[in-house]
This record gives sequence, C-alpha cells and structure tokens, in this order.
Amino acid sequence: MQRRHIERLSESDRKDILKEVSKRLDLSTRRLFLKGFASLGSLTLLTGCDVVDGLSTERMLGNVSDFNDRVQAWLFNPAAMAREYPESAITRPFPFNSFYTPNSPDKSPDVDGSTFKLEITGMAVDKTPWSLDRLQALPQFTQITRHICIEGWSAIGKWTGVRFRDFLTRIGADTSAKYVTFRCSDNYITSIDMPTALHAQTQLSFKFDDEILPRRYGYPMKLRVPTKLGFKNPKHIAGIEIGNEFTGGYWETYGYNWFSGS
Ligand SMILES: Nc1nc2c(c(=O)[nH]1)N[C@H]1C(S)=C(S)[C@@H](COP(=O)(O)O)O[C@H]1N2
Ligand SMILES: [Mo]
Repeated sequence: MQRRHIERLSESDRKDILKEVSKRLDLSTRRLFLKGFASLGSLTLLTGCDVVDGLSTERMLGNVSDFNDRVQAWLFNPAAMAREYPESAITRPFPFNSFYTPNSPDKSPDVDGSTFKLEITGMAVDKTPWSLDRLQALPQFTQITRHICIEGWSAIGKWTGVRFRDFLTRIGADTSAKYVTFRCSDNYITSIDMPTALHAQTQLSFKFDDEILPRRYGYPMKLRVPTKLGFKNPKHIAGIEIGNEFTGGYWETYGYNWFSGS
C-alpha cells in the first residue's frame, strides 16, 4: 500500500485539516489536538497504514477532502459506527499504556473486586452504588474494535461488557446532560459528551479477550469507546458523574507531557 504522509501537504492545507478535525471534537479533545498536533505535525499518526489500515491510504490521503470525510467521520463522528474486526485481527499481546511514570502495568491500581462499589453522582435518579456482581448481571455483548492512541500506536482488541446506554437507562440518568465524567482508581479522569455515552458501541467493559479484565487493562472495568481515541477510554473506573459542567480530563489538567520529544 502506498504510504503518503500529511507532511507533504502545504502548511495551509494542514491548518485546514486541523481546523476540520478540531471542529468535530469536544472541547477537551480539541485543546489536546490543537496543542499536540499543531506543535508536532502529528497528523501523520492518524494517517499511516499502521493506524488506519482498514481504509485505503490512497483514497484517504488522495486529497484533503476525502481524508476529511472518511477518516474523521469514522474517528470522530459520534453517530458513525466504528469498524468491527474478526477474531484473527486481534493484536496479541495488546499494548499497555498509562499516564503514570514509569509506564508499567505493575503500577496499575490493585482493586479488590469483592468490596468494589461503583459510585454514581450527578444527574441520575438512582445513585445507589453498584457492586461488580450486580453490574455484570446486566446483558452483555462482545465487540472487536481498534484502539488508537495518539502517541502513535493502534491495536485491535476484544472487549465484553454492558452497553453503556443500557446502564445509563438503568440508573435513570438525565440524558439531556452534556457530559459523563469518569473518575478512576489511579486518579485518571476523563469525560465524554452524551451522544458518545449513548453510542451503541460504547461499552462498560468487564472482559478483555474473554478473560476477566486484567489489572493492566483496567480492572474492574473500563469504558470502551471505539469512536474515540485511546485516552477517552478510562480504565479502573471508580466513579461516574453525569452533569452539565465541563470537567475536562487528566491531560487538560496536568498538561501534555507525553508529547515531549516523541
Ligand atoms: N485510568 C486510566 N485510564 C486510561 C489511562 C490511564 O493512564 N489511566 N490511559 C489512557 C490512554 S492514553 C490509553 S492509550 C489507554 C491504554 O489502554 P490499554 O493499557 O488497555 O492499552 O488507556 C486510557 N485510559
Ligand atoms: Mo493513549
């Protein structure tokens, strides 16, 4: 497959793409993109065969508008479905990533599932904390999708869990609220827009590759959002908040250190 990089585009074309990308993103992601991509020209990350091999690079980068339509709609449009893959496409071993240094699975929080309770705050009728057993008794489904990290890698994984939309219905969440925020046991925070929270593929995941979600991948649960980039997929979720106040996320609060030098 021919590989053409966005660097070959003129500076003004690049700026136009950035603008287009950023328009489709929610506020927190937009800041990250403008800062990270503008400084590094990292759009290449999203356009290499490695990252989006499911699409023809030729078609995608053949011209700017084609890139806009196909790639961005697929990556960022909350109404679009993320591509699903066959079992044979699963990346094994699946990469690990974290915001803490050193970037090591051994540093992942060690959560005791037997006493664990998922906290719910904000705009929901029923804020009773949920035990793992009760959560896992809800109907579950499995999907194989691609996880894309803007640090420059992507991998295909298989997650099983509850449709997040169903969970929101169960707790009587006010779906007119703007944001759903996730607070994690490792103090990571991220938030997503309500359309994404209600997306059919957004999953509260309890299993990875048919195994109880390993500690490194977010035990006891993560939110799998295949229509968003990796950092919008919180692991080790401890609390969920529904509200109208913009809560941002870890990267917005602490800066974008991991962009340095890469
Ligand atoms: N709680 C928590 N969730 C997190 C992170 C983290 O450091 N802590 N890192 C994010 C980023 S940047 C990525 S790429 C993915 C990595 O998930 P993985 O280890 O399953 O590949 O988790 C996301 N969710
Ligand atoms: Mo990431």
